[in-house]
Amino acid sequence: MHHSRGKSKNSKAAAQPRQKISYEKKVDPAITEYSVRALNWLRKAEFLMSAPKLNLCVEDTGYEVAFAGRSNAGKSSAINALTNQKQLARASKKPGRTQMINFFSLGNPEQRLVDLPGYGYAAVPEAMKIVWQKELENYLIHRKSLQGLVLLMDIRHPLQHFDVMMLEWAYSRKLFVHVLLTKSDKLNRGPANKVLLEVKQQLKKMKLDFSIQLFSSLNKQGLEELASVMGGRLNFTLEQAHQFDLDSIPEATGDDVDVDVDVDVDQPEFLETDDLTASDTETK
Ligand SMILES: Nc1nc2c(ncn2[C@@H]2O[C@H](COP(=O)(O)OP(=O)(O)OP(=O)(O)O)[C@@H](O)[C@H]2O)c(=O)[nH]1
Ligand SMILES: [Mg+2]
Repeated sequence: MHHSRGKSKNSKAAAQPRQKISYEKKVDPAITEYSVRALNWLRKAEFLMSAPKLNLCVEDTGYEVAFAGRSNAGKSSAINALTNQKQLARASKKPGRTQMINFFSLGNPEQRLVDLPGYGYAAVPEAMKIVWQKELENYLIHRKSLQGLVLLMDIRHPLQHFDVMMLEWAYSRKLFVHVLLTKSDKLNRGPANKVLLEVKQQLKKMKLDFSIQLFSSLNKQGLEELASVMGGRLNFTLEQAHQFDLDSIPEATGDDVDVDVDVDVDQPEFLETDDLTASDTETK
């Protein structure tokens, strides 16, 4: 018995894998020299420290960009994808994982990334929520080195009440925001672009003219675009950029960063999950 070769060739073409970024073959106009060097720079990220409150944070000098958004939006995963490190930031399918202000240095303690705890996690006890909200607010209001926010929203649930509040607040304080529509791999390309356009229009309507892009930690969509924005906010100068490679770019394989099976937070049974233990919730 022989297999028919012609047929298997056809079915292979029909079941094409998701689009992958190829740095040699297809030149994407979003991939500039600067963004490639910025990506290589971001890979230098190292954990600096976690602080439960503002006065315990690292010294407030230099440049800092913080990742904010609802719990489970994908902040920690985005930091891991961006820095090409599996477990730099702690990601989890259980919302409420990140519970402190986590600092990462980028080769230099004066240029930092910050992973913030998510807002809107229903299963956190009310008293805890108030304490955390206060600390987050303190950080956002008083942190002088904070050059801007990357605000993450799950592409399936954009512009929730708290997101809009955050955006309005940032706008009123002239704080720079770059919006990521995360988990873009959950939608096909057409529908994802449609959401992008709609959210752009809604932001414009609300007079919140922030930059916005699609992003996926799973298939690495939007890494270069985000790397450029980060570089710009964190004073990653052209001079500094020239110390970083142009060629050793991570291949977009999708399996070098842990992104586990995602559960949609807005499913009610998920909100009953409670993985907060006494040691997790310590706030000294
Ligand atoms: N499919 C898919 N899943 C993702 C992506 N990014 C994150 N996830 C999943 O979403 C869940 C939450 O991700 P986290 O990165 O922990 O989210 P977070 O915003 O840091 O959450 P908190 O720390 O609770 O505020 C995890 O199960 C991730 O694996 C993505 O781009 N695509
Ligand atoms: Mg997190």
